[in-house]
Amino acid sequence: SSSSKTYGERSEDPDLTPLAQYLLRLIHLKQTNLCVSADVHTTLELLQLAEDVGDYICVLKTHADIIDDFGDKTIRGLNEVSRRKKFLIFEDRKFGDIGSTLQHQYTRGPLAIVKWASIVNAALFPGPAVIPALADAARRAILAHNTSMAELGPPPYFRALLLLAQMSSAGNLFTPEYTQQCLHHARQNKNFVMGFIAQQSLNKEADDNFITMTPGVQLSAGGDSMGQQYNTPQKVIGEQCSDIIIVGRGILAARDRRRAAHEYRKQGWLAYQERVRS
Ligand code: BMP
Repeated sequence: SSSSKTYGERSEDPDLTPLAQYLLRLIHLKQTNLCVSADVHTTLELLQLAEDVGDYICVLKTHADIIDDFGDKTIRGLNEVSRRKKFLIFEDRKFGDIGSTLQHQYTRGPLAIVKWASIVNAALFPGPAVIPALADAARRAILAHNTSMAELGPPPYFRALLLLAQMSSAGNLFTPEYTQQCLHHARQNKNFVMGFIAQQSLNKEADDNFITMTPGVQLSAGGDSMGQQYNTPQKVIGEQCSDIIIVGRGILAARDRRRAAHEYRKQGWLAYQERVRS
């Protein structure tokens, strides 16, 4: 199964969507399964954070709608630093609307997410049409004459989707049946769905090779006052067989963010090495 294979081995699966292939390869070469959650409020702080942690991450996760001055400068800056330091951008938009509306939300407005984020996520509660709707919008954006390559950010010019299959927060209403439906529809749409936001790997059959990214991670288990629940990198990667840890405040609140990212990267990688070795 996928949990005993290395990221490098998994990247060679010809069934993978190109962006998943690229990401697994990147994780393998850069030796990091850390995604930093850039929950900051200004372009300056976002770009400074990307500079500080960029060498230690495979993915930078953003919430563009909490950045007060989000604009062209933000996009150009993110493109430049992600190209130079080699990480992918994941906009944690959690799309959850009818297909037609989310095509507009993905491609239009002040955020125009498709232009700068190679990974986005969606909940499956509106029904499975969210997947072809986003895939179609991504394809059209990339093919459009009026979208220059420069606007699409650094290579690879691929787009892919993560399904929001489980959440980290206490009392969330995501049922096991819902999570199974996410797996089912991911299998039907392997050319666009690269994996899941989930608390554990959902890969079950021998040829399942989805990438699991897990939020709610800190160096010790616990939570915050608003329902967030934390597990350790060892638990998430080692026991739950997830592929990528997503860390926000564990790094953002540290006095030295660079050093904190270095530590999370080490913990995440150790847990992975122990898992594939045993
Ligand atoms: P923190 O590590 O500071 O708790 O931040 C977690 C980040 O992951 C936040 O950006 C949040 O929106 C996101 N997230 C989460 O915490 N749980 C989920 O189930 C899904 C998320 O996207």
